[in-house]
Amino acid sequence: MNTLKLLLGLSLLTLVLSNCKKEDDPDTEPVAAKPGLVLNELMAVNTNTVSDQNGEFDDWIELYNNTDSTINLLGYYLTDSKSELSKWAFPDVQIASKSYLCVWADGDVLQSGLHTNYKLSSLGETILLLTPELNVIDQVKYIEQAIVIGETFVEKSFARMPNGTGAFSWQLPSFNGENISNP
Ligand SMILES: [Ca+2]
Ligand SMILES: [Ca+2]
Ligand SMILES: [Ca+2]
Repeated sequence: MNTLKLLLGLSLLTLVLSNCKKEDDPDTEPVAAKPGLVLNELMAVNTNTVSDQNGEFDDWIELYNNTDSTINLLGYYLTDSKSELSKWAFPDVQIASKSYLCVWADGDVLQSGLHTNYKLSSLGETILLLTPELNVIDQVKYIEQAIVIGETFVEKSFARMPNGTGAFSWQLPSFNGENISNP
């Protein structure tokens, strides 16, 4: 009889505790971050893939806008230095929804179009995209780009797969367009 009372008491206590837990616990379901404006692709070695307005095969960085809105990038920063976050600021330029924007990373700031005041190192570095308030929107770290197939040096870009949302890996260059994977 005493054992039965004890068991009943324990069950009641368990019931009360589990009810409390249900009511007090906040919803802990992880919410997947919605991808917004991202660094989408870069090329740190470009000798014959695509040239800029001056016919120069320079480094480049591609952005992609995953959102449903056009974003004005005026005052946003793009840097290759964690110790100099405001190294290069975007002029008054827009990136439309689900669209691309390429920036030449060639140090040719006087050339027409978008040109940063730094180049990308073929040995690898970290590129950061920041808001005008210097909050990091996205960043990518790449390592030395030296892909040799047989005796031929093959130029690759470091790109998100799938386009706009995936992780970075070495792919076929797709300047100002949807990222394409290696065949
Ligand atoms: Ca150039
Ligand atoms: Ca650099
Ligand atoms: Ca691309």
